[in-house]
Amino acid sequence: MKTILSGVQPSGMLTLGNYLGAISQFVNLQNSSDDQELLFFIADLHAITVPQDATILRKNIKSLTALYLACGLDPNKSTIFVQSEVKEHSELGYILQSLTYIGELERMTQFKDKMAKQTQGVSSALLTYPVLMAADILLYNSDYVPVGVDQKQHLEMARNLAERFNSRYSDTFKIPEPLILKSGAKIMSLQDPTKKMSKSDKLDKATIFLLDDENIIRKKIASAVTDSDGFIKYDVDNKPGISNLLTIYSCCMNLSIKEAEEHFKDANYGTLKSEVSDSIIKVLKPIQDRYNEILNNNDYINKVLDTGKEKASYIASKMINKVKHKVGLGRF
Ligand code: AQP
Repeated sequence: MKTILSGVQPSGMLTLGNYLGAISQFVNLQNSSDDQELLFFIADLHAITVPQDATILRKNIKSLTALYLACGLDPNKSTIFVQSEVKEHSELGYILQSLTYIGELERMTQFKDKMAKQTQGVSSALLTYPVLMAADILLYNSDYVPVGVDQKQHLEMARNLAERFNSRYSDTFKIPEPLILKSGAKIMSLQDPTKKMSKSDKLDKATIFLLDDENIIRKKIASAVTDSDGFIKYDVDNKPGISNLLTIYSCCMNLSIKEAEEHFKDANYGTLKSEVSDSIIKVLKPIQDRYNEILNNNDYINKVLDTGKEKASYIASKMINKVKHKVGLGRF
């Protein structure tokens, strides 16, 4: 049986990028077979690598759980849990740090990007983020990790650390593979389509949030940066704004980029933007309706997370005991 694991940070309201690049993939994988172990977590420890307000963070953890469920994750098929509630993540993260070189962490693109954005002191946890991510994955002997393209480098690091540990201490971890979608793996900012769409973007209109209402979605798409060519064609280098809108449309409508291009071949930018908005609303409206029902049901959310914590802790504790024994930690 294959194990599939992934997580999302509760570092703000989820974006259309998080949904199209990651969560929609989780749901499709979940519904594709019964013969698999699926684990999806709320990556709260990763969220605190940059400053977070405690009250807002706790609210975001609940909101992300409700969104996972609203997007279609089924707790009868998938284990849903909060990362910090399974203490073995931090434990294995620390042990793996002893095998990680500072130089390789300093070369990580996400570290460099996030460091550049921060005005106050940069935490050492931001530097060691990929090691904790490796621990998240290796703890469960994951075969596959569905992620957006921005996480590819971190996945490579997890593979390297697994190989390094296995060669130093004997075969212990499986070498995980990333699952990255051909289209939708990197949805770009609406205001700067050369940059990834992000939860933490300071410019609100750069991002479609999963709970944005219809009017806001239409306004944000209407103000999306395009170009002055006037023709609709997928060409990331020369027409990044239009290419991003075509990608969003094709993902929301379940079409290939070619089919989306064909659909808009005689259309103008106004029509494109209006139909892209329709396609997003069609996907997000049912998620928003389910989210609003689930969010008020604290008992249900707690039950899902309690069950998830128990199952994840059981798997994780077996692995951490094995790892500690191999490394020589603990009592004789
Ligand atoms: N723009 C995106 N397009 C496609 N996939 C994306 N992902 C993130 N942004 C896009 C994927 O969503 C998953 C969860 O991401 P995360 O919350 O763990 O962290 P992130 O990649 O740092 O996401 P954000 O939205 O940019 O958050 P902030 O602003 O807090 O850093 C991952 O699989 C990611 O690839």
